[in-house]
Amino acid sequence: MTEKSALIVIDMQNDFCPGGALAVSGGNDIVAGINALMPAFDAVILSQDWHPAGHSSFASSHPGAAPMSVIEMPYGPQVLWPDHCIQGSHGAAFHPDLRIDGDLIIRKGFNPAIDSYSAFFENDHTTPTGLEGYLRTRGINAITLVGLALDFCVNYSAVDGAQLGFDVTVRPDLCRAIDFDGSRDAALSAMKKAGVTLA
Ligand code: VGL
Ligand code: ZN
Repeated sequence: MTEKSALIVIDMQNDFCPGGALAVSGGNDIVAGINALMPAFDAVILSQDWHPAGHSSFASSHPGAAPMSVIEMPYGPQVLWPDHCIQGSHGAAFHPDLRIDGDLIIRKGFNPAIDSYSAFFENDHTTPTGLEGYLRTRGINAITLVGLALDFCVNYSAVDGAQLGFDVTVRPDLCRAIDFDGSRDAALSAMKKAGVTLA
């Protein structure tokens, strides 16, 4: 079978870059490299973290809870984040230097009661975002992931993609990690175990 490949650019948004509400160190350093990679793919897809105000993943929605603490949600443990990527805000907008002339923008995290790290499924691991159907109906079987954050949204998207049967590559050089409580190393192991190529 001939490979048809998509570049999936994860959450390259102002809030995940230095100066943003959930800044990932060095997040802005990867924009030029990501732009330069785009022409090599049959399709370019951008994901956009897109939360309503008062989202259940925000510490501010849980009285007394500190940002970066973990609570138990009906779908499992959930890190409580600072308010970030609120729909329509400057923080939710893409980094101003990112090329956004790709084929598809897939938004996630808009359900007030469920977070969505993965670009394929919400954090209940069952509610699809529609990305799988888009890729399959376009005949795309290989995906390369870059962006933010390596240990959360890139990791969950890569593992889900591999479990769905896509040929998944992650470019850690074009990702940056939050690295909270060993999450970067844990994510690299989880991706390897799932059969993701770390190139
Ligand atoms: C992300 C935490 C919360 C990410 C999104 O893009 O990795 N992390 N929302
Ligand atoms: Zn989020």
